[in-house]
Amino acid sequence: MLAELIQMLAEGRVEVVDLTQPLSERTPVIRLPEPFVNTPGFTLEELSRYDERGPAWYWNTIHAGEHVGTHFDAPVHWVTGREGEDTARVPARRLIGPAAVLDKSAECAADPDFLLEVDHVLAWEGSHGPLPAGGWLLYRTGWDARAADQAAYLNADESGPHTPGISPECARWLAEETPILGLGVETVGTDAGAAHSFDPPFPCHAHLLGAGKYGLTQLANLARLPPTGAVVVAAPLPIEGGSGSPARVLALVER
Ligand code: 23J
Ligand code: MN
Repeated sequence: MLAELIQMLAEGRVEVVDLTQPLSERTPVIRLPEPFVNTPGFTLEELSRYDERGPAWYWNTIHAGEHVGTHFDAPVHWVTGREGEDTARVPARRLIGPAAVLDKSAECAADPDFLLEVDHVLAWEGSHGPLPAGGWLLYRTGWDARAADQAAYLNADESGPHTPGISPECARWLAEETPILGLGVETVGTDAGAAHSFDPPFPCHAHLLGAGKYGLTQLANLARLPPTGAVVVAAPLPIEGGSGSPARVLALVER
């Protein structure tokens, strides 16, 4: 079987789609309101570059919050999951799984505060079958097109950020009544921009991480995935005690 996979990769019958946004000083980061502390973004600090500090080599120190760019949320990130897994304790087996891709990009273009409801997911299941056990629900909103521009990506005004997300009831249902492994999104976090005002606040974080499930954020190229059949490899760094990690996220897609 793996020999066949290698053959299919070589012939382009299995395509590798990179779901990861590039990391740089321009990578957008979430902005929380006062009085909460905010995360630093991503920066490189040069150690040497073929110079007196290291004549034949170039290398850097990376500086970044755990939750910068395309990244993984571990259960312990949220207070509801405080007894759960940290990033290093997530079993490698769970980092490869099927994907269900739900596209609400048209709705989100018309309404940046669009929220996914249980009925939307049930309608998707009516067309495509049940959500995959041990797999990701990947929620396409079209927000990846904004990821090069922090202002457009966060889409904030006087009333706060306006980015699409998931309703509190749908977040609870996904966490407790579906067999998914986690939720992947194109936005800066798994929750909607307005989710600070929801009950509970940040319901995707509260319900999914509280149920031992995972989050993936700032994904790219979900438009290149079929509704079912893709295999996702999500690779956070095994940071001991960590609450999350920038991740390389890849999808295998049969063409
Ligand atoms: C901390 C507080 C609130 C949120 C977040 C982080 C994230 O979205 C995240 O990256 O986990 S909403
Ligand atoms: Mn996060």
